[in-house]
Amino acid sequence: MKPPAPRILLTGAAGGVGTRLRPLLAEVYGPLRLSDLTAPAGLVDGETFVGADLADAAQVDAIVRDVDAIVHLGGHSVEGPWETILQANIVGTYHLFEAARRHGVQRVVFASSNHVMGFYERSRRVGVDALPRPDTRYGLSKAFGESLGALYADKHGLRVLCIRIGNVADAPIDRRRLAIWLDPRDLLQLIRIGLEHPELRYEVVYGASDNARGWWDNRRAFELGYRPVGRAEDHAAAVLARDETPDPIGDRFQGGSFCSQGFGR
Ligand code: 15L
Repeated sequence: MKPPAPRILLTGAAGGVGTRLRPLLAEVYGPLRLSDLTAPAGLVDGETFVGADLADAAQVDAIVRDVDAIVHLGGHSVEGPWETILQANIVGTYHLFEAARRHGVQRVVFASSNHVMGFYERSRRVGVDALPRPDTRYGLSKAFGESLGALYADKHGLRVLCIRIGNVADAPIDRRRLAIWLDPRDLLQLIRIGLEHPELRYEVVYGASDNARGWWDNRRAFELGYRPVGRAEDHAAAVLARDETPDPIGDRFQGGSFCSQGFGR
């Protein structure tokens, strides 16, 4: 007999990635609990929305109750003022893992970001053993979330997958994204590894499709069974035909414009 589908909480459900992911996740896992600051548009049958501010421990506790697994996309998804990043991404992610531990949640898939590694030059191929080189307070908060995941996996037995997401879109939107594009179907594949892989304890993988111009050594994802279907190169001619404004700092580093913002070196 097939085991029952896990009860899943999706945070950040109203955001761009969450909106793309909802129908894909529902197809595999059935009913979903969704959370965000405000309700996403167009809730469908099987979706239940429970609003929460991640900075509020009691609200986070309430959304985590009675789920088996969490896909944590919630928080501030670009660079922002310190106080915003601190509350949404650092305090908020701590509240989430703490609530997961208290409620016996088995698995957390944490949406990390390529911006943990943004200050590596584009000439460098980086794996998951390289030191973090965050390009923003946002990237730094994602590095914190990855370490928090390791602590809760090693100390409390949660199974945690951190996905350093590149850029989720239907197709790569510019030259940099030819290297870091993540087809939503490939994001679903990685999330399924996080939610189902029997040997997973704690892993970090890159969220990138089959991108010939990519910078990341994603062998761990492949070992875990990842077989991306999106091919950035299929879109290369269209992307390369477009004019782009040069950015002398951003074009040098993997994090692109996140590196040039406020660059003072
Ligand atoms: C991210 O981490 C952001 O959440 C997303 O909005 C994009 O900017 C992406 O990185 C990127 O690097 O393109």
